[in-house]
Amino acid sequence: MTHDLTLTPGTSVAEGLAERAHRDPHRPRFHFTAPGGWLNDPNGLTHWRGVYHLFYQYNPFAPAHGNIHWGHATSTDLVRWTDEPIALAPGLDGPDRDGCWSGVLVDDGGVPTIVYSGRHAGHELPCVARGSADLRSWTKDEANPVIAAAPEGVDVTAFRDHCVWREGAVWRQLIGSGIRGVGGTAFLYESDDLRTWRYVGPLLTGTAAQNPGEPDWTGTTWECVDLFRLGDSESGNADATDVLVFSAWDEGTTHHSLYWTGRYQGDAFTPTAVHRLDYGGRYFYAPQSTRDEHGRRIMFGWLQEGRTDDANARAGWCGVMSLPRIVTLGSDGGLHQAPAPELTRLRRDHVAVPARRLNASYTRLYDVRGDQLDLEISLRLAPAATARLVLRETPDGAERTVVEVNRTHDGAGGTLRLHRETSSLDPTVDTEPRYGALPMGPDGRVELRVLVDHSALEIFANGHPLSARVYPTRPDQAVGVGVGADGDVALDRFDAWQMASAFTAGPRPLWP
Ligand code: DQQ
Repeated sequence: MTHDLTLTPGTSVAEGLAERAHRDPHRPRFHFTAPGGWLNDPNGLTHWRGVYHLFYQYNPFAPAHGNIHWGHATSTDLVRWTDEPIALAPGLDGPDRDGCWSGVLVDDGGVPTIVYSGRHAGHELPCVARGSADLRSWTKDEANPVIAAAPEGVDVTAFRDHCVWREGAVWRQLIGSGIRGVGGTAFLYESDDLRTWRYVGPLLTGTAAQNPGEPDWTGTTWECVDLFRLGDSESGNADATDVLVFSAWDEGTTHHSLYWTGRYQGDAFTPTAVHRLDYGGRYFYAPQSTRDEHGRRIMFGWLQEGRTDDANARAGWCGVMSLPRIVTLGSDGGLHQAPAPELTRLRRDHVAVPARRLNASYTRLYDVRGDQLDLEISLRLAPAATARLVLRETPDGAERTVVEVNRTHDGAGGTLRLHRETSSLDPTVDTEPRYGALPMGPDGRVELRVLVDHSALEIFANGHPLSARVYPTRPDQAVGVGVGADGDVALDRFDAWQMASAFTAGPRPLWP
């Protein structure tokens, strides 16, 4: 490992990371981040006796993937988070000595129980740990791993990550995998006690040969599979839709997260369609969801970095957790996603921009500026019209990030696009544009919600999300906001708020 760990005199390596992380102008302030070091997937997401628990893949030693622990944070409102002691650390020996990879938390008759992937010698196997009543201390099972190998006779690309649920008298589990030469898959298992598992078979298998490189390519391995039912109170209702979320992976490349809609019945999932979960591609990866005590489906994903490994090493931290999202069924047969309403508690200094018709000229909104913003915008687009929202713009316009929505000539639909080409003058950061289909009704209405948090950007257009990262080289000056259009666009509403920081104190301890 060759990361630059230059330290402030008198500090330990750990403090050095947290201090640098705290000083970095690109570090989000109302998204959850690790205290320092590396963060990736959300894990063990649960609402337990009124408290939200967010565990996450965490390397407290360096801002790079390796030595993976389970970090832990709690919240009563999904807005402000308290760092808790690290939940799982790699063992000195045993099946997780090279890392405690992703997994879930279930309620085993009142005992919080983690099912995770222990990594050793380049492979992962399912492991179990029991928690104390406050979920602060964890004891790994002596008998780990609880499944000794991938299903016999199947040539697998990988075997990791877990989705576990109670079904009648038994536990069921999905493990993410891929069948070499065929495609990604989720293997189904069954157990009476979470320790002894019977292999049932593949729940569903994709076709890796189809559309390689396309934004809905299902990959050669499915990571972080997550199965849930949406519809009338997630009951057995016949109108309900089942959703199987997975992250498409291929030979070390994290492509994007996708989901199947369809029907889970018996030992199989009969798919209706595959959908993109977030138009940001790898910028919303490895999501996990839970049903909270209010009956809502809450989802978090990992917003990966778009700068170089060296830049991450210098920054002292790496990886952002998405804002909590409420996932419901959309009217178009797919998912509708929105930030949890609790986040509005961070709103300050409301500005209402008067409704107007947008025309070809670009208007800088001098009353709205910042790098911690929440914007709610209603637009109506005539056929063939385009509306633009400019963010993070420097006074000379040399750096600017542009959110664009347009409507097709026939008026039947449109596109949501994020132009990052001019978001940074730093040639080493990823500035590729991102885009996806934007369904809209006959009136051409687009409800846009945009959350800007330094380098983290989450956009929701008619319930379709696009997450990405931007790194202007003049972050303190890249605070301008503006609007523009081509064609006939009505701006019916533009409400803006500054967002307060959810983490206000100084550097957070790496080992709380
Ligand atoms: N990250 C974890 C794996 C998972 C991947 C390792 C997805 O368990 O497959 O940190 O980002």
